[in-house]
Amino acid sequence: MSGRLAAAAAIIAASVAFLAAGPAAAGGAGEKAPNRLLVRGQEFDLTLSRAEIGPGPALIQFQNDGEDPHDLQIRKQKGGATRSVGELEPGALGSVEIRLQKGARYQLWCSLLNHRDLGMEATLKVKRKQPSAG
Ligand SMILES: [Cu+2]
Repeated sequence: MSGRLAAAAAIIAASVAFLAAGPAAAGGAGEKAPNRLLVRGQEFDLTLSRAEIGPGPALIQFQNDGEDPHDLQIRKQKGGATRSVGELEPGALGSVEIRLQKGARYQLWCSLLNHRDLGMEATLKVKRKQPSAG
C-alpha cells in the first residue's frame, strides 16, 4: 500500500516539475523554447500529456509509471528515422529532443517484448502552426 502511495507521489512530483518548467522557463532572446510532451507508460498503455503539439523542436519526456522496464520509440507515421528514449526502470524518467514536422503524425510505442501489441502505442499529431505564445 505504501509502495503505491510512494509511486503516486512520485508521479505527482514529476508532473508538477514538468508543468513548472513550461515555455516561460525558456532562455535567451531569439531562442525558441522547445514544445514539451510528457509520455507516461505502464502495463500496458502510453498516455500523452497532449494529443497535439506545435511543429519544430520538441522535448519529449518519458516516465515509466509501470512495474516493468519500458522504452519509448518515436517515428513519423509516413516513415523516417526512429528516435528513442532507451529502456527505463520503473519510476525512471528519460527524454529525447526531436524536431517535429508540421502537419505530420508520429507513432510512439514501446519496443520491449510484445508491449506494443498489448497497447503501449499512441499517436501524436503535429499542428500546422505554432500556437501564438501567450
Ligand atoms: Cu514496455
